[in-house]
Amino acid sequence: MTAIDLRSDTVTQPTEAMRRAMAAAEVGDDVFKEDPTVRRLEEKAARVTGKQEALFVCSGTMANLVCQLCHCGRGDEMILGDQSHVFYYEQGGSAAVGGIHHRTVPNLPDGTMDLEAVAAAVRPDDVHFPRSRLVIVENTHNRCSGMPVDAGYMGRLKELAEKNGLAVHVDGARIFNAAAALETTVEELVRDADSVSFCLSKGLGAPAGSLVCADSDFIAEARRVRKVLGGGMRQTGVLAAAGLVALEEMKDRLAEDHANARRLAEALAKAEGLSVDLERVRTNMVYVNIDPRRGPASRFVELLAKRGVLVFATGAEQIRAVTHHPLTGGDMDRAARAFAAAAGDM
Ligand code: TLP
Repeated sequence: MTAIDLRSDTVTQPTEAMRRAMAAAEVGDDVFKEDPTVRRLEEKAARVTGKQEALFVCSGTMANLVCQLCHCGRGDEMILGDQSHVFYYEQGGSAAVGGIHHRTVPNLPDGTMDLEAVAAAVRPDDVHFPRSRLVIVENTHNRCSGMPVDAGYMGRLKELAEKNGLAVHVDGARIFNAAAALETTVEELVRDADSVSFCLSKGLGAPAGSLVCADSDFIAEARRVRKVLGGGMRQTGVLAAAGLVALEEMKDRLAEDHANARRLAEALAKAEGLSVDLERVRTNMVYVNIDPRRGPASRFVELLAKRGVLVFATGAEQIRAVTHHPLTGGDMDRAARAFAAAAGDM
């Protein structure tokens, strides 16, 4: 039997419709803005996020970096959650590439940051300090159990940001999952953001690519930054074609992934040696705590792999399982049995 791969929703394979669209894509040189398929994708991304324009980039990491480099200059400071992907998993690219200073604020369990803590992190105008320029929100919040962040929070953050001269960027790698979970639109969730990035290559199932969406001046600058980072690709319509299918056909099925995550979590909550906080299973991620008396999470990951289910350890006592296309409820039941057996093997 093939393994059930719950390491990430990045492992999704392009659908048949994507493969057909890729093969048939009309392409051109995108650095000259001559790829009609990329243009269509960018226009669609701008529409769906309610921003003036969009830019197709290689990855979520590149999208976030491009935005940070557009918002901040060398020596400027950005405020972000201590569990955020940008802080945790992107090699400190903003510092390495852009000379941008990080100022972390604790992420609350729901993926937000306390607004008073954000306000307190803003630097006064003083020769000793870097200049605070940007605040970043992640939605859904990966290391906070995939929690969706609602529009109300964004509104309050925007007010604070405006008062303090900060721009707001949303790392919306999984913003379509957030919209599905909150039964709202992506546009609503990013109305109060100056820039948003989202990924086609996670739950939406495309093989590669992310979009940066913002106003026209920002996107013009982002296009320059993308080029200097080596991200000016040429006939990328072959990838954009899959992205268009992702936006047309895959976003409405994300609720299925969420239902599968819940089904898995409910089964795991009953297994000995494992614990899951069911209230925190809101999208397609299930964080599972492994009873440390049985052994480390890394050992559990190995034992589970032997039983045909792949997950990541996200801490010494914790693993993450991510649901995605085309996994089914039946796969969740099979995975849950393997989890219980692996916990028994420890
Ligand atoms: N996240 C990956 C790993 O890097 C951890 C995953 O498997 O979840 N923002 C967020 C919130 C992300 O979760 C990720 C990828 C990115 C940005 C980066 O996207 P890519 O991998 O396209 O550079």
